[in-house]
Amino acid sequence: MTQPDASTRDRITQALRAQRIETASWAYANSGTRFKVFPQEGVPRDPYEKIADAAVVHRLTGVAPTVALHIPWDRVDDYADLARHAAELGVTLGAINANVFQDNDYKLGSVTNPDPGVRRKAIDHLLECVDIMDRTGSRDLKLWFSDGTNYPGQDDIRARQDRLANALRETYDRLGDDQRLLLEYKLFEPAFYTTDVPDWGTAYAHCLELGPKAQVVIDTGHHAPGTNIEFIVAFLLRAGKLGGFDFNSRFYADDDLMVGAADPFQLFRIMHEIVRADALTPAAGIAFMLDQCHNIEPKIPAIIRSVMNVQEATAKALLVDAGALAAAQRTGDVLGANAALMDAYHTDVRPMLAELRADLGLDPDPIAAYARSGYFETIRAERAGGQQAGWGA
Ligand code: RM4
Ligand code: MN
Repeated sequence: MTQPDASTRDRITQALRAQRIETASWAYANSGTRFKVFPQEGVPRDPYEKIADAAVVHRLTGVAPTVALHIPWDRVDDYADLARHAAELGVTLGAINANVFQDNDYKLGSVTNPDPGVRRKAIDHLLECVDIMDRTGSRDLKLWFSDGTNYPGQDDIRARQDRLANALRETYDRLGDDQRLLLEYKLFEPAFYTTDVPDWGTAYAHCLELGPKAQVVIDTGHHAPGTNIEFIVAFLLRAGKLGGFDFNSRFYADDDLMVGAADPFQLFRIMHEIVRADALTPAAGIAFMLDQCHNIEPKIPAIIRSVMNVQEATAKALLVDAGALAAAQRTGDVLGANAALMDAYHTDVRPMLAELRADLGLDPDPIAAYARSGYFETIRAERAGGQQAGWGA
């Protein structure tokens, strides 16, 4: 395939300019696997420093102006002050992620726990997260439940669905007019026999029951090997029930590696469905978030690389010749249709993205710009004392 003509480039550039990718506060902190989290130098010690790092990613990429928080890891006394701090650095606070998976009380589940007292505690946390959203101005409450069982017979599968539905209902009813509940699913882990929200169908059914402010979030690492994620994307978009993504990359399970690392073609196929549904613009309401852990690679460059990987997959998806594809599909031209996708996928979009960055007044190479900026040397020196933030704080 030849390089795109001027008008195609214009259309693509405009779409890429409008694209927004949200980074996650916890990705700037120490995180990794359940076996070992390797601490790194210069890691933030509190939410203020995490936001400062997120602001650097935005300054260098121009497309990552929001940062998601995780409660209680990012608990502060004054959320309005945290929001002000973010604004001063040129970013805003994004989705609020609830955490009902790290308390001893949740051994047998949080909102689906057989003990009503534990369920109350978990729901109260979800409601507290909505209070926080009121103060941060966040639109989305993202819910991921580790709830499930390890052994057949351990608990009543159906009763747990009732408890889940009740908790979601109470939380949903607390949402403001412009707030949304994004329900995440995950196949397994930490529960190994049943998981209460294991797949998109379960999440979709609960969201449907709740109402229009409830939508499904797809964490790309939360599926069985071989799952066709773009099918799920297409289905949920058609149903108006796709709220967003937690992007990351997996080889085996919930690896939480950099998006586009294991399978950039899959990321392209996902973005093709997004483009096809005209759901790329922020107005479409799909939140494109990163949910990753950077255990062995330097964190800020890894997050910059992840943002660039999403941009590259998006640019390729925008390059698909929609007319040629539709014509091939209509006439049953199987190979022609496939070629329309592959031609776009095989195009090197990096020069186009470099040019776009230059047009935005950015360095065409954000990774090199970060290395040259001296930011890492500064945080390494400044953040020498104190307690580094991690999964527990
Ligand atoms: C979970 C899930 C959530 C994220 C936490 C850190 O596996 O993916 O989205 O908030 O990890
Ligand atoms: Mn996630």
